[in-house]
Amino acid sequence: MLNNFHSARFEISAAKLSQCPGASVPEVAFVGRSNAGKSTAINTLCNHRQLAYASRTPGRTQLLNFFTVQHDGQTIARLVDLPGYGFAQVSRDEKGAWDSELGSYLTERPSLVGCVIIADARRGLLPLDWGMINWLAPRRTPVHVVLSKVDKLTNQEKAIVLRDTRKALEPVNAQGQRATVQLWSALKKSGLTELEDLLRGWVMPPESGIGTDMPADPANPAGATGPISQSASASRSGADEPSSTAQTKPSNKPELPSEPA
Ligand SMILES: Nc1nc2c(ncn2[C@@H]2O[C@H](COP(=O)(O)OP(=O)(O)OP(=O)(O)O)[C@@H](O)[C@H]2O)c(=O)[nH]1
Ligand SMILES: [Mg+2]
Repeated sequence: MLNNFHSARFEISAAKLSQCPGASVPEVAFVGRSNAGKSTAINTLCNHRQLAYASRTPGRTQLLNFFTVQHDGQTIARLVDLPGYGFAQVSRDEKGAWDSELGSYLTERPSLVGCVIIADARRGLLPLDWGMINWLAPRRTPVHVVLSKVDKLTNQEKAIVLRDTRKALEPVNAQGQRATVQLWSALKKSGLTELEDLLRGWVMPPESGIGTDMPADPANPAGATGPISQSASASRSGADEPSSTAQTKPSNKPELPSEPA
């Protein structure tokens, strides 16, 4: 089967919500603590070495970086690499401005169909991650927790962190939010099929015919339904045009609040 994620291309870096591309197709945001492995996860998923900037230096990703996923030459989905939280080297004013842009993105982006929360499996979900989960809960944005770097754990440690995290997410699911979890190693490419399947379910639902053997509906290539397809028709005003803007690496870094308001 064709792997649409392998077709991903860098589209644009946005420092503000107003610079984001049109909300025309389902979009998945990758969030998590700085250095957790968000950019690496996107690169691994897309089978690309340096699509998203990954680095040992925490705070490498400092803008909202958009990547398009293609099918038959059309953009059918977007992956968004967000700046990590928990690493602050900026003034209060700058941090405030950034948090506000990120917060606006996460709450106002109509095409956002889910958030992948990358968390280092050696630490599991930490307060800032829970702040994010609890913050997204009222909006019913599905979250998928990816416990990264499990190549550094023993099999027993992996089983424990998976079990404990799943258990910790039970109350969230009981409240009606979809919260799932998996183990992941970009180094070993373990958990890749599970992540691909989950994301396909989010951005290429079966009725789209994309990512399955069914023919796609050419009139609705993204298979988008509900608010997304509405926003698609509302925002087709050229905002989807490819941009030549390079992924930039400014020197300052935002930090999301632990309990975003
Ligand atoms: N061993 C191991 N290292 C990993 C894995 N995933 C990422 N890393 C390493 O972790 C470091 C941080 O990875 P990034 O992908 O840049 O992390 P990030 O979450 O995007 O970081 P920010 O952009 O700072 O928020 C890099 O040195 C990666 O090579 C993994 O699964 N296993
Ligand atoms: Mg990054």
